[in-house]
Amino acid sequence: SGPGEMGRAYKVTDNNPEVKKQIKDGWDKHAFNHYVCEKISLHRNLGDKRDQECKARKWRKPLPDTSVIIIFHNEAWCALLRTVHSVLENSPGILLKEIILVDDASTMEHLGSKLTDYVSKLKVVKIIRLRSRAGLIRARLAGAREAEGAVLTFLDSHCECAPHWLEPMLERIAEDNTRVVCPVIEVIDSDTFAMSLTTARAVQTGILTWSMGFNWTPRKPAGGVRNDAALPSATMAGGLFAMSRDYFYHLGSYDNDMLVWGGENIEMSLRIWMCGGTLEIHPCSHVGHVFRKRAPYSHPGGSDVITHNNKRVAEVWLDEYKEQYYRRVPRARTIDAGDLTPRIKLRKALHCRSFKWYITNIYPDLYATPKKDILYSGEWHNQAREGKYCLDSANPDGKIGVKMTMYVCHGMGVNQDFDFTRNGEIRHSYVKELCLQPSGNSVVTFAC
Ligand code: UD2
Ligand code: MN
Repeated sequence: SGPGEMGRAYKVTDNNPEVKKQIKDGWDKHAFNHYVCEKISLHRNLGDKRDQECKARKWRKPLPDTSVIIIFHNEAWCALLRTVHSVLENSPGILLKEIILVDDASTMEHLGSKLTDYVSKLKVVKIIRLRSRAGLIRARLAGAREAEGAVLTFLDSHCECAPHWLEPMLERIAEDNTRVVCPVIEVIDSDTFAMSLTTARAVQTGILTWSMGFNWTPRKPAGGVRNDAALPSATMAGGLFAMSRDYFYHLGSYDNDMLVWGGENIEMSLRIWMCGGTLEIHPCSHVGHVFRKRAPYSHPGGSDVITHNNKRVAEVWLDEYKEQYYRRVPRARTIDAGDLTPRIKLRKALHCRSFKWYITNIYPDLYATPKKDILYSGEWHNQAREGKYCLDSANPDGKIGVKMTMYVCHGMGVNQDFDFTRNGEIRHSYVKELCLQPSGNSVVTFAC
């Protein structure tokens, strides 16, 4: 009956101004309700809520052991240590080689000697300290370098593993070490710390957009597949996955020239599929993650760094389709992507398939109008207004039924970028494939 037990929400009822202030400070510092995070036990029990088919399953024996790598930069004590304890308390000892915490140059006091002391009492947990901020990609590489387990399992520093989260992933890898397996990522509410419960039928898989963003889509196929069967996923969210250590290195680990945050998940997803592996989500494995609306930490280099990372993905992996990326993110054309030769070499050495193969076989819904069908593309100038105004879609979520507007032509593409096709369509596909049609006195978006 303790706060948040069984993954329940904890709602603050105390109206005391002192409590209110603590709550506000917590949000400012961590971008989640730190007051609630602290109220919940570091050992909270989530209960075994898996589907029947998963509960009935016996997992293959023996399974390979794993090193769990948890990277963090200025993480809250409650979030980090609950992650650690949930791993310790929900993993069979024989499978858990070690937990490696990688401190990416945190500056918060509680992450110093207090953490070292606490962790020294937990036998299988080690800490690696990075002297200067390395970013999450290089931090994971530093953790992997120290790892001794046969499988590397990565987690963010604000997760909670549910019972038997490990066995399904390790079994898939034991059968075939070119499988990279993600758990179902449950949502830990950033305000109440309630943890969601996704049944196998409701599991979503990963997709990508032309701007190199990650997104979720309902699982496919909807019927037929057993509830305890792993589902192929075109991309992964990035933070939570298990992968054979040998295969991790065989496949080129990570792109070491990606900085701070972003892009590495798409890069790895494309690399896995195009170079002979499979990426999947196992509906029997559940791990919670606190989704935050903003990053609580500084982003050295700002959004240019994310664009730098994404541009590396486009340049190395997208072949002739990279133009699709540049049309969505024109700013990327002038951003320095650094030296790409090592990654291009890697792709050659691994004899990877083309991006065309990937969008034909792995993610056919990623639509690009065939070149031969495009009559014109670019801006629509309004001649009645001296051609200075352009058709503009202020529609960041790619919704249907949104009215087009006129805006000063800016030459940047994005909202003002359209294709006129041989079929007579006016297509706009910044985030989703949309077509335009008249509606009363307006022009609105609809599904093509
Ligand atoms: C998602 C992923 C995250 C990563 C990211 C894209 C999930 C649930 N999360 O964003 O793992 O793939 O997309 O790059 O799939 N960190 C550092 N150093 C830094 C910045 C972050 O160590 O410079 C740590 C941070 O403390 C956390 C992890 O990296 O443990 C991921 O960062 P995040 O939680 O801010 O990313 P998230 O979940 O928004
Ligand atoms: Mn995270």
